[in-house]
Amino acid sequence: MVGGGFIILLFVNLLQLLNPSFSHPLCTDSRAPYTPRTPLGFCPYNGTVCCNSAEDLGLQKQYEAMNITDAGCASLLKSILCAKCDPFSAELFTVKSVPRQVPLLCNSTISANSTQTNQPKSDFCVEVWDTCQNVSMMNSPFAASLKGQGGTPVNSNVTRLTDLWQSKTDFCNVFGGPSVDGSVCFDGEPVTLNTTGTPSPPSGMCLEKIGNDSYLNLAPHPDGSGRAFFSNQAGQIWLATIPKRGSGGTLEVDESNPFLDLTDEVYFDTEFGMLGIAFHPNFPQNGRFFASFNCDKTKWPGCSGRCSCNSDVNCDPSKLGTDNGAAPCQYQSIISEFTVNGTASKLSLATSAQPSEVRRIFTMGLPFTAHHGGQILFGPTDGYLYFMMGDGGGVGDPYNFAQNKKSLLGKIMRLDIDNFPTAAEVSQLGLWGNYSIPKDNPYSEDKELQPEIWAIGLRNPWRCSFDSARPSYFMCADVGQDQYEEVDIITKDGNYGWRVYEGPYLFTPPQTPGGNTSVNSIKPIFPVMGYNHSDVNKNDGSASITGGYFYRSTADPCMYGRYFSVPGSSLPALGYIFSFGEDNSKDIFLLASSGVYRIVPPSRCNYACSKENGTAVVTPGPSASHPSVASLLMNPYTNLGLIARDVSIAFVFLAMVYDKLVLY
Ligand SMILES: *[C@@H]1O[C@H](CO)[C@@H](O)[C@H](O)[C@H]1NC(C)=O
Ligand SMILES: *[C@@H]1O[C@H](CO)[C@@H](O)[C@H](O)[C@H]1NC(C)=O
Ligand SMILES: *[C@@H]1O[C@H](CO)[C@@H](O)[C@H](O)[C@H]1NC(C)=O
Ligand SMILES: *[C@@H]1O[C@H](CO)[C@@H](O)[C@H](O)[C@H]1NC(C)=O
Ligand SMILES: *[C@@H]1O[C@H](CO)[C@@H](O)[C@H](O)[C@H]1NC(C)=O
Ligand SMILES: *[C@@H]1O[C@H](CO)[C@@H](O)[C@H](O)[C@H]1NC(C)=O
Ligand SMILES: *[C@@H]1O[C@H](CO)[C@@H](O)[C@H](O)[C@H]1NC(C)=O
Ligand SMILES: *[C@@H]1O[C@H](CO)[C@@H](O)[C@H](O)[C@H]1NC(C)=O
Ligand SMILES: *[C@@H]1O[C@H](CO)[C@@H](O)[C@H](O)[C@H]1NC(C)=O
Ligand SMILES: *[C@@H]1O[C@H](CO)[C@@H](O)[C@H](O)[C@H]1NC(C)=O
Ligand SMILES: *[C@@H]1O[C@H](CO)[C@@H](O)[C@H](O)[C@H]1NC(C)=O
Ligand SMILES: *[C@H]1O[C@H](CO)[C@@H](O)[C@H](O)[C@H]1NC(C)=O
Repeated sequence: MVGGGFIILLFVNLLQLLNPSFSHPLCTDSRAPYTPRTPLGFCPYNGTVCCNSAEDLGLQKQYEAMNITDAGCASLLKSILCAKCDPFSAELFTVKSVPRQVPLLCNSTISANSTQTNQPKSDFCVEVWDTCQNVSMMNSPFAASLKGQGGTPVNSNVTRLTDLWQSKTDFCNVFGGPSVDGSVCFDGEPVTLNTTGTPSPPSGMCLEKIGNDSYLNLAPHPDGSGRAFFSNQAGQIWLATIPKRGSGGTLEVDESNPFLDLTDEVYFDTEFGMLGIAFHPNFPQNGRFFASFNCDKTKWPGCSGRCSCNSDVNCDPSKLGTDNGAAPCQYQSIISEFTVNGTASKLSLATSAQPSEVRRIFTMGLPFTAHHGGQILFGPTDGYLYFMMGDGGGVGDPYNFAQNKKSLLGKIMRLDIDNFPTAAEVSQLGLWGNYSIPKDNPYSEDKELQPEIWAIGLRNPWRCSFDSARPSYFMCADVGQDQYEEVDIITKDGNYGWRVYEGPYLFTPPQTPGGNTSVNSIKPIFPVMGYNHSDVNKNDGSASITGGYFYRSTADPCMYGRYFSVPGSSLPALGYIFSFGEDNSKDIFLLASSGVYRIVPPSRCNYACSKENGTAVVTPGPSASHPSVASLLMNPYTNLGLIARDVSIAFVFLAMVYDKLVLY
């Protein structure tokens, strides 16, 4: 035993998919690649791409304006500009949250020992330098890269690479990549994934228990201090100090002194409660934070908002009847803003919040008693607040809310909580509270959409996350009806299919008072990962999915770069896994009914990970022999066993590790 915690080893037996890759097609503006109406005339891309003809024409003009006389260099520059159309442009042009003018150029010196899946054909960065170093070009995208980097100001519009960089090494230090293990880079040709020879997945994961209490949310303190906020479903938030890796310590939290206690306002029941918390990226300076919770309007006067079943969406609340004894829109989904209790100069030191809300951001009445998501997350690159909302419940989304562009049910919303709307804007746009609409929300191009909407066609998104290494990867698990549990990459204006589809399958609703959406009228984006209920051992009830994270901690190098999620069924030892969290050190935590668990180096469970070296905290391994895990295996999808040092704890557990993708 180490400290108060105990250590358990979770074996993971992986899904075998056909198309292994860490990378996924995604455009720089967060859209999924698409087929343009007319083929591109300039850039050598076809199929699904990230440019339309207008953008292609824009690239052609940009290229011609550069007036490059050297044919070899001109051709390279054309390919570099056209990489904007590549279906992998998001990864090529956004690195560590920073958008780039020039895609990551493949650089053999760094990829030789990496596990990246597309092997560069050449050292493209060096080729660009060698071919273009003395060539003059106007409005060079390389020169433009210097702007905003605090580099040498560019005093001429006509530049050569040698005017700006001393050597090939300097140049490739700036433009060479990839910077992230497993990422793609640009080698002059459209990105292709080499799907053979990917590293084999880990067979287990070691967990350390650091707390006994049960939480639903973990949000790291934005000041990077290693503290984190934990909230429970009943409506309390605590500020806790996470024990240092390897210290054997436990979560330091003063149970009797919550940071904020909203239990009087929060309606708490199976699917209701405080479902999300989010701290403003500038929280250390402005003290602003947000809670997403449910309330009961018969119990709290502050709980009153427009009903989501209304005439705009062809829904008559008087016809809905009661659900679990509740009248339609008796319960509401709320986002409320709070502020810390502290002096302006020392907000990070504050250990409590002011108890009353600063302002109401959002209030919406719920038609039934289930499926209302509730998570809130700040986008790491855009700073907007993403709000996950389920279809509102009812078997098979009877009112077809998830596909209705006027309904906010079954949607992922994107709100600007830094700018406030005028009263005129609120009424003109039909807003549900005090927030404004980001200019580039899909509504700007499709006026049929309610302006808050970012993506549609979800049933009940339960736990989403942004990849901390590649923030354009926005992953959501979406809970299924009776057949299929899925994980989606959420893209701008994406339609995730529900209830035309449940996962990859066509869905037939039992009741359709709200009508249907025809299969041919939508272009669904299918899940990148998922499982059939029939593939899961359902002995203990639900197979419903809980979404996790891309693992980016150094603690377990064999998990690095893999996305994982679990079914929410009850497991001996851990109980239910409600949710996951990631702290400032990128460590991943499982928030389970029995407590808080951190993924730690495999060696702490005496389990070998070939990549682990020196980083492990060496502790004596379990001496007792493990119960037979193999005998607990139910089928190829389930994964496995959990073994605790504390005797007699072993159970069947399904975890999916996403090191592979099915391309849509
Ligand atoms: C475009 O399509 C043609 C055939 O349809 C194919 O040969 C070519 O490789 C494609 N080009 C790109 C850039 O995908
Ligand atoms: C393009 O370059 C050529 C040769 O350097 C020069 O004669 C011409 O004026 C340039 N055109 C523009 C539009 O700058
Ligand atoms: C790759 O890694 C091995 C072992 O760490 C090292 O010996 C070798 O020099 C590396 N190769 C390159 C090209 O860096
Ligand atoms: C560029 O100029 C340098 C120095 O004048 C020279 O050594 C090099 O060969 C030139 N490169 C090309 C491709 O012309
Ligand atoms: C140089 O750039 C500035 C602004 O970017 C522009 O106003 C000016 O006309 C350019 N000069 C030449 C010679 O192209
Ligand atoms: C790319 O290669 C150069 C040497 O050619 C090297 O100095 C540089 O560090 C590499 N770039 C990156 C991002 O590692
Ligand atoms: C794909 O990767 C494997 C293993 O790294 C390598 O042997 C093979 O040559 C690569 N294939 C291509 C087409 O690059
Ligand atoms: C959990 O509670 C038990 C019994 O009170 C205690 O021994 C243990 O240290 C606690 N574990 C953690 C991680 O706080
Ligand atoms: C706010 O902070 C002050 C000073 O630390 C303290 O006296 C007060 O009780 C706090 N209020 C709340 C609501 O926590
Ligand atoms: C929204 O919040 C701002 C800033 O607190 C406030 O000035 C404005 O009156 C609020 N608007 C509404 C409609 O509540
Ligand atoms: C909707 O489609 C189902 C079959 O999928 C059908 O049974 C039902 O009648 C349709 N409802 C309406 C209102 O058209
Ligand atoms: C880990 O690295 C150390 C040097 O830091 C080396 O001595 C040791 O052999 C390595 N162990 C493994 C398992 O690779």
